[in-house]
Amino acid sequence: MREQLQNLHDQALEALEKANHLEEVESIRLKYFGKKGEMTQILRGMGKLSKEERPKMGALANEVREKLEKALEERKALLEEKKIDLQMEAEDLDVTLTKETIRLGHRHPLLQTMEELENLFIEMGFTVVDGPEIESVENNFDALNSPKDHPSRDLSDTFYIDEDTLLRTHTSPMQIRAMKNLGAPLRIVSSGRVFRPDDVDDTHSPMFHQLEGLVVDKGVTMANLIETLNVFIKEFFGEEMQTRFRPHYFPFTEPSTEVDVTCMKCKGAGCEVCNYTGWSLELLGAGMVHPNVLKNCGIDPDVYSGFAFGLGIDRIAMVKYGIKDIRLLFGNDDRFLRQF
Ligand code: 2NM
Repeated sequence: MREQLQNLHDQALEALEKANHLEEVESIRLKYFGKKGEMTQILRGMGKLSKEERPKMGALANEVREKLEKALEERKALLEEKKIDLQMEAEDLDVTLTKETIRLGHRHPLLQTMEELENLFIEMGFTVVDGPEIESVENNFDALNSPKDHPSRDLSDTFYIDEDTLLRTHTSPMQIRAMKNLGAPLRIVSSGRVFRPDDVDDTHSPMFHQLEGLVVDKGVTMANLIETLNVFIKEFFGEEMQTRFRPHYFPFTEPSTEVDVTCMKCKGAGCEVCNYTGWSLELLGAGMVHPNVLKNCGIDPDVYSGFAFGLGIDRIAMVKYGIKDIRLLFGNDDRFLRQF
């Protein structure tokens, strides 16, 4: 019987150690302590032992019983704890987590500027026209009265596709198309990408953006040009902004002018941004459309006159938003773009 108790003790403990579920612990308990359990049987068999043996065996049986009962309890407690842990893990809900919000995209700062400019001119009665980025040399240069030996026509200063075809170097070919196709009178703006093989630096890019305006009608004068640009500058940059017109040369306008605007940073007082002049230089170019250009587009310069102006959208956006490097506008870095 001693041996039997020892085996029972060892087997029971081994089985308990392997038990990983509460159900297994319970079936082990039943196997030894149930009505017909092995331990129950042994305890019952005590009566058949001799008087001398009974106390010894009784003591041993009690010892084994107590050990097993304790082991059963411990295993049960351990598995119950594990079950709760698993349950907590499964039902894990972190109330401190914030819901992932979807950040909506928005238009590129350049496109925003372009549309803002266009909308201003639409309010002033202009119509927006569009045209291709791949243009004819005729629309890009010849019709614009650009002399055949003008440096901008050089093979190294323009992206040519073939002798007669190029990537437009300005948005003026759209004005040429409008004059040819629609005739006078005309009040239009057009904007888009233009291309020049410039080396990249903080103010130059081989692809940049322009907006140009054109008014052709009977009796249009330089006064109309100056007033139109003054109204535009005040609307776009603020009522306190002044303009300064300096003589310049463009082949397609005569007379021609460059337009400076009060420095946005110091409002004219003078600062490091404007080299202490108080002016942002060359924000616009403009002039009275050259009679040859009108003629080239089938408009009689003795009947009609016109003014035109052009501006760099990239430059305007940089001045407006205080962007120092044009490359940021084309890098598509979300950390930059999301600020606008
Ligand atoms: C500028 C400056 C001055 C211009 C001229 C024409 C056209 F087609 F009517 F002749 N369009 N744009 C023009 C005139 C553009 O950009 C700085």
